[in-house]
Amino acid sequence: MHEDIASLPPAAQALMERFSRREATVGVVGLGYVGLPLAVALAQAGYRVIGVDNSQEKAESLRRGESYIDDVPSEEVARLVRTGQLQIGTDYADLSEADGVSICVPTPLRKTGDPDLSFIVSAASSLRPALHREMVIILESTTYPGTTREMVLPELESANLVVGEDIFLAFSPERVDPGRTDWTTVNTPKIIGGITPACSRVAAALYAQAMEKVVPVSSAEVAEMTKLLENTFRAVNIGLVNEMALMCDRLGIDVWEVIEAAATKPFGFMKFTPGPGLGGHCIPIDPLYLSWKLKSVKYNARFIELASEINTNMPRYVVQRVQDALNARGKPVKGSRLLVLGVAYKPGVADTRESPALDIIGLLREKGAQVDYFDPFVPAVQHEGWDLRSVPDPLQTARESDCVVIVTDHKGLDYPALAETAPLIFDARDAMRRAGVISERVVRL
Ligand code: SAJ
Repeated sequence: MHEDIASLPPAAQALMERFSRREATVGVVGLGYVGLPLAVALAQAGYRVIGVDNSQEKAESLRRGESYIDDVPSEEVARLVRTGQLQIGTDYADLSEADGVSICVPTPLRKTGDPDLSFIVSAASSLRPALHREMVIILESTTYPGTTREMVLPELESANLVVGEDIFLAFSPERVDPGRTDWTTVNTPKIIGGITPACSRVAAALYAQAMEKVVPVSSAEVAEMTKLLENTFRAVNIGLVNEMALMCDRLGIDVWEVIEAAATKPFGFMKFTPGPGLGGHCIPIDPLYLSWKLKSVKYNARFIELASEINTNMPRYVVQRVQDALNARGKPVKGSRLLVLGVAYKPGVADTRESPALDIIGLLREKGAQVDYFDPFVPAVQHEGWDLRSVPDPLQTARESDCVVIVTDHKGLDYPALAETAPLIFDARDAMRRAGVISERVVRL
């Protein structure tokens, strides 16, 4: 045993030994797009895994060997459940057998725009009866710096366990990008930050058996902030390029050509593209956890606030541009028939959370347009009082429409055929040019 391990508390040494021999039981709380792939990866590494979710329906689906996460094949779930390597339930008490537990529950925003930590608090308090000596708890849910120490640590200490001696606690940000196959739970480097150095070591030992690269950092706060930097970086740069689109429009310059030209710079530049707004459950939300936290220490995170303001205004800007394009053809929005292409928040996914398409449809309806949509991944969508189904034949509907609005550019849509049938296309994604279509019927963001 390395001498430095010998300097760790006995409970840490015992756990690290069990993890290195993969003779350990690991729990995963929250079996969503983060927790289920994690549970499967841990089981594939040889751990016995206990998955706990508060949804009876999800638990029963998994016990039947049916996966509801596209990135996790049902056959693999069925195999792991059948061999007993993956046990699925809804009872936190099952986790009293676990040597480690990863918490992968949602961290949404409340209607007020404040962080909603209720899922983390509920998971931590539900876990309390199962806590025991020689155990490591790892929070994965994206949250503001300090959450692990302020919201989870007290639950562990209230069980009369000394964190860093008897029990260990760390934060490890999830980096799951649904639908991506090149970077997965196993090969994406995993940041680990413990409440104490021993906590970092124990948590790293657990994940090191299942993931290709584990990156320990000095504290839970560093790990929490790392994730927020990653996603704030995206939100701010998307906000910048969206503002570039607004500026180029004012100057009569083609922003897409400007970006393509800037992207020829082989260093010191990273390409982002303007769009109809910021969707998904990560990028629009994670930075607001950080700006909310900073307000509590009387600091105004101006880049985050400004990016959020620009990004959330993009749907309104798109509607204004559509209105201008129709007006230029002597058509009011009111009474026009419009087809929105793509309501998912990004190509290749079915997720409509925070999707700008929902705002665009709502705004166009408010202006009196008759709005349909087509999205091969999203058969129906309800939002703020309206309820639509994806049209069966987008080209036919395009032919009957006054304008088609490309909001999300899924692959596989026949953009050249669309240019032949739609009288007018507002393209918020530069999809037509990328499909090789040059047409005076196309107006770009
Ligand atoms: N978007 C733009 N312009 C861009 C890039 C994105 O308008 O240049 C829009 C997208 O259309 C979408 C939103 O921003 O509506 C977010 O897009 P995203 O590419 O960031 O995709 P997400 O939300 O799925 O982000 C996830 C994140 N993964 C995790 O949080 C673990 C993010 O950290 C990843 O970098 C991102 O996937 C990715 O790279 O795909």
